[in-house]
Amino acid sequence: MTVFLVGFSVLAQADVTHPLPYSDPANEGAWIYNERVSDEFDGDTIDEDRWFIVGKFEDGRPQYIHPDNPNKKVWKGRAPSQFSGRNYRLEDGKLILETRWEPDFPFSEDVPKPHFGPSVPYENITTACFIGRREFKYGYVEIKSKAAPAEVASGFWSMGDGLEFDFYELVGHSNDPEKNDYLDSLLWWSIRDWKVKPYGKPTYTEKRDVGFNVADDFHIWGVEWSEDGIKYFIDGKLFSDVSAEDAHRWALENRSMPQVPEDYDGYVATVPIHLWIDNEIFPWVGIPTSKEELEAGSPPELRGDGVVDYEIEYVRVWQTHEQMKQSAITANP
Ligand SMILES: [Ca+2]
Ligand SMILES: [Ca+2]
Ligand SMILES: [Ca+2]
Repeated sequence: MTVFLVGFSVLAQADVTHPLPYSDPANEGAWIYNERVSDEFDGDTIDEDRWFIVGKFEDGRPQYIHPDNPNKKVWKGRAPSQFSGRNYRLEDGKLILETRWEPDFPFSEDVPKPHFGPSVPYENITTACFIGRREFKYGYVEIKSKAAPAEVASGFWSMGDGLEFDFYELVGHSNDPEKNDYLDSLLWWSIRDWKVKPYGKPTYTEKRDVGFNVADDFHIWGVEWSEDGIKYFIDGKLFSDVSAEDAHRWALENRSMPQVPEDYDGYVATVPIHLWIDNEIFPWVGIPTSKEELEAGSPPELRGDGVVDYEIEYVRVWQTHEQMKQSAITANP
C-alpha cells in the first residue's frame, strides 16, 4: 500500500512538460510551475499579455504608458540610459536585452532626480526593460542568464506595493581596472522598503563574491521565497539562507537616519510582486562615454556595432499549492 501511494504521488507531481527547480530536481518542495508568470522565451514573439515592454515606439517616439494603469508614471530608465522598446530580440530560445550606444535616440528632455546617485540627463545609451504584468506572492523564482559584459547593470528584480525585491544587479565589466575584478563577480541582492523613510533603502542586503565572472557564461539564479524567509541558490547550490527574523534583525541594526522604530519589521517581502528584467547604467559604478567604452568588455568579434547583450534563457516561477491558491485570490485578472 505504501509503495502504491508513493508511486501515485510521484505520478501526480511529475509533469513531463514542466521543468522543476534546478536545486530541487526530485521536487521535494512539491513545486507547481506557474505558467502565468514564467516564460521560456522559446517563441517567435514576446507575449505582451505577460510582459510590458517599456518604451515601445509609436509614431517615431518611445511610449511610456503602463498597459494596466495608463495614469501611472512609468520610469524611463536610470539616466543616462533610457529604456527603449526596440532593444531586444528573441534568438535560439533566449530573450536578449540590448544595451546600445545610440546618441541619435529621441531621448527624454527630463533630467530625473534619482533617489540614489547623481542627477544626469538621458543621453547616448539605450537599454531594455520588461515588466511582468501579472503578480504573485511567494514561491521559487529562477532565471538562467548571462549578464552583459559591460559597464551596465543586468538586473532581475521585482516591485510590489511599497516593496522592492532585487534578486540581482550584476555588472559584468568595469572600465576601471581597479574595480573590475570586484564588480565582475559581485552578487548584490536586497529587500527594500519604499514605505518607510529613508525610502528605498535596504531592510536586508548582501554584496558577495560568487566566485565567477557573471558575464562569462550562463548561470542559474534561484530564490526560494516564503513568509519564513529567503533561500538563495546559485547553480543549484545553496548560497544564502536568510530567515525573516535575520532580515528583521538586520534592519534594526543597520537602518538609521532616521532610526526605524523598535517594532519595525524589516522583513517587508510579504506582498505580491511583478518581475522586472532590465539593464541600467549605475552612475556610481561608471558611465561608458563612448561606443568603445560600452563594448570594452566584449570579446573582439562582438565589438564595433555598439550593442552589448544580456541573455536570458528563461524565467521560471513555481509555487506550492497553497501559495498558488493565495496568489490566485489576490492576483490581477
Ligand atoms: Ca529558453
Ligand atoms: Ca572577480
Ligand atoms: Ca557588440
